[in-house]
Amino acid sequence: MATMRHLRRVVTATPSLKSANYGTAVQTNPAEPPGPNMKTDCPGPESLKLLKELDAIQNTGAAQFFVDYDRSQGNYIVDADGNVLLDLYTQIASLPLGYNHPSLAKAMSRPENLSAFINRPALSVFPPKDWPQKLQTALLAVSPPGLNQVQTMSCGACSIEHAQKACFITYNSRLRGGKSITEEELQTALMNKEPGCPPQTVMSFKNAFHGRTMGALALTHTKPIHKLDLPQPDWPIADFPQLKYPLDEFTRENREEEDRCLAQVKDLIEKYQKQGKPPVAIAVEPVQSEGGDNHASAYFFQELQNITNENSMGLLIDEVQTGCGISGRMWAHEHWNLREPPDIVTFAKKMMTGGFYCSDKFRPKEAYRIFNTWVGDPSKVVLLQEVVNTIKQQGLLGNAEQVGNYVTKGLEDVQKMYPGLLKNARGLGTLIAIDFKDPASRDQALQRLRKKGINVGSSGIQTIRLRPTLVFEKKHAHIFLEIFESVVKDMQK
Ligand code: PSZ
Repeated sequence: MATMRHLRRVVTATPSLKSANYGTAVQTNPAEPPGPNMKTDCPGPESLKLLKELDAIQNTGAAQFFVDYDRSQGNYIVDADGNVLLDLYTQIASLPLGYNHPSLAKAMSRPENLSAFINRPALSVFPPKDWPQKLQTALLAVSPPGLNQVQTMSCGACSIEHAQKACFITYNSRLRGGKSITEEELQTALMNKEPGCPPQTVMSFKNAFHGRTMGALALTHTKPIHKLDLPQPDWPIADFPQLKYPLDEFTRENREEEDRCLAQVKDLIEKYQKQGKPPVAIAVEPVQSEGGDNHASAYFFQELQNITNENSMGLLIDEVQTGCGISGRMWAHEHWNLREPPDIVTFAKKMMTGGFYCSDKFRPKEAYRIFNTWVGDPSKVVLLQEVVNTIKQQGLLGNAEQVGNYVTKGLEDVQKMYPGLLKNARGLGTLIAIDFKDPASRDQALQRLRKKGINVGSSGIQTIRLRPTLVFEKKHAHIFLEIFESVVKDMQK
């Protein structure tokens, strides 16, 4: 009989959803508008009126414009003033199939799904009778190769919190070597003291974003304001490679940079081990997203896995933003040919529900250790079932790869025409970004794009980030590239 390890290797070789198996046949949402259509400024008068109303109740500093979600369709978002914008930001990268996708609307209206929408259970205590089947058909149908355990959660940060806990629990259970938990450990744990609460750590990278709850925030290093005034633990933070683009033109320099960062990772592990604060895991994004769309090579991640294996640490891959097909594979880490599956993979955003996949080893033995009231929401898994079916039926992974390459190539062409303003066009599938010469020109470009009916996001300090839906087609790419070029051209004047 094949050993577990052998099985893991075999499955690793098989992508979770082979794009090659499915032709791409994206069905445009029939209600989608033909193109952007701007009637007023954005935000327009109606948005500004609503902003006043909302501001009386809460801080509205983050609100960009109000949305008419009834009228928004497919890749187009319609604001409260009736302006129609092509949306390449999609609710911070969280809409898999665009607005009001017919298959999701149908799922909502099916009588057999009604109870999942109106009864929100305490899922771990009173799971619905179709829960195992739902997890199989939605979440395990697209699980990262080699990971057979899944835990739902409510949001991305919550998933990171619990994934970190799983790493600590597994690490300490190994240290105990089968001995039972002592009374002293239990009593000191209640008082935040050793040995119940050991001074262990999780390693993260500069410019990483993993969420804003306290444990996740300890791994987040994008903007100071996220962390200001909040006590944070002294955990190791390594440099993330700062690569030169296009990656294939700078292989030698980039390898040196990655080796420098890997050496630092090893040094930090040793340093923290010596201080009695051993790192139990490394958390890393496949492409640092909030931090400025920073890529690293397959080599870098393979080496990270070697390091975590050598030190009995967990490799926690945060696919909250890179997962669910945007990279052209279901999971971005499938681009790396890892020797073994990662230990834990977190998800949220386009997956509709938060949560994480893990191997058997990272599944806690005791109940109630990875737990809260809701641990997710079955109605979101109903929607995810439809998303997964649509990805398969319409070949949306292949679509992301093809359209993504087309857009990145288009941006490279514009960049060649305006080298003083643009640099570093880069992409993995439709996870695409381009840098401006400085933060002010990036911000100006965002405004000008908005005026012409294009909604994109920013990341890092001078980067524009594209996170379109999985049903973003060549025709949408064409509209975007044409307007992008005209904006850049106008900025030269
Ligand atoms: O400003 C913010 O709070 C933002 S802007 C974009 C995000 C958060 N992304 C969320 C995110 C992520 O990109 C990665 C890689 N990991 C974790 C998270 C946290 O997810 P949520 O927001 O669901 O808690």
